[in-house]
Amino acid sequence: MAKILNGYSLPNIPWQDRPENDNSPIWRYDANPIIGRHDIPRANSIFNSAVVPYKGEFAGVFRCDDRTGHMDLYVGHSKDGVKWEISNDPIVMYNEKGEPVPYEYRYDPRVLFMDDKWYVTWCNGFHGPTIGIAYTTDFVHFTQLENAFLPFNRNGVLFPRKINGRYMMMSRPSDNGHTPFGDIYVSQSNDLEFWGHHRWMMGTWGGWQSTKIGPGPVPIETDEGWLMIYHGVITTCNGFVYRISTAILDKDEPWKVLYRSHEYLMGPETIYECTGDVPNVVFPCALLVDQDTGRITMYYGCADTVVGMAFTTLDELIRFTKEHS
Ligand code: BMA
Repeated sequence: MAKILNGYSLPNIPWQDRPENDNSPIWRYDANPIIGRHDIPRANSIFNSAVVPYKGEFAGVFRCDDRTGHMDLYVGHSKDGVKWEISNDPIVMYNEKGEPVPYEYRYDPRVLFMDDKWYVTWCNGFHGPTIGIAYTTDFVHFTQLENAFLPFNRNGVLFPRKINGRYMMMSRPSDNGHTPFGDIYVSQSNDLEFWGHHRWMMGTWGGWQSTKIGPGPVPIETDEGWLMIYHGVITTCNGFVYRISTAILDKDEPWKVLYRSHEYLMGPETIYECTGDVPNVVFPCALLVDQDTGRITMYYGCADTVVGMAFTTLDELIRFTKEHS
């Protein structure tokens, strides 16, 4: 059995056993979606969102697009990780001088716990998309740091600890539109402000991941290496289709890919993944992980419209990744 390193016990992880006669490596919550498109006033859609365990319950940062088309981030809280109370007002972030930080738009957050704080990374509008970083200790007050990169970039995902003395972040350099290309890179920093020592991690492959790929949730540290879920995109005659799969990265040099699955782990199949504002998209931004049982609960955006949950285990994902590499 593979082991989770530097994890946490989460006996209250939202969970459903795999249905009988189902042998897929990941299975959906049977009451999906857990968050509907109109769950807060003036929302058009709530999707690609990130949740974490917080004070015995759960907290998260949610992407909500409003009815003007504006994309923004909102705080949510939940007792059980399934029923969420999401704030009606977007997060206000302050710089280190205490001034509110202006922004154009914010979307696709990731959240992680590191150095006694919760860090948020997201796609931040700055004359084109780039990667924003902020931290909070209470999900009320958020301190925003400098943008990590120049535009155009998306999918900034931090590793949850320093590796060989440096913070590390994956990202997916892009263009200012619906980018028809995209590889994953790792960048390094001593202070979460200045980023460099950029390394190419992996690029597109055949079939379902032939147009572009991008990192998904914060990777899980295991005794086999960093286990990551990433999304891959194919261009079809009806547009992009977003699926996901797994890779295992070297523990010290995470741009070195040890295993990567040729098969996708999960793709849009249900009605709520195949219909919505952008049909045929599954887009995970967060995992809850219980290190005692190896249970993993994934939160993912469905068709850029609602949020769903799916369940798997560490052993399933490691087995799947190696078997299809
Ligand atoms: C990407 C991002 C995601 C979105 C996906 C599919 O470029 O905008 O937020 O889920 O496209 O539309």
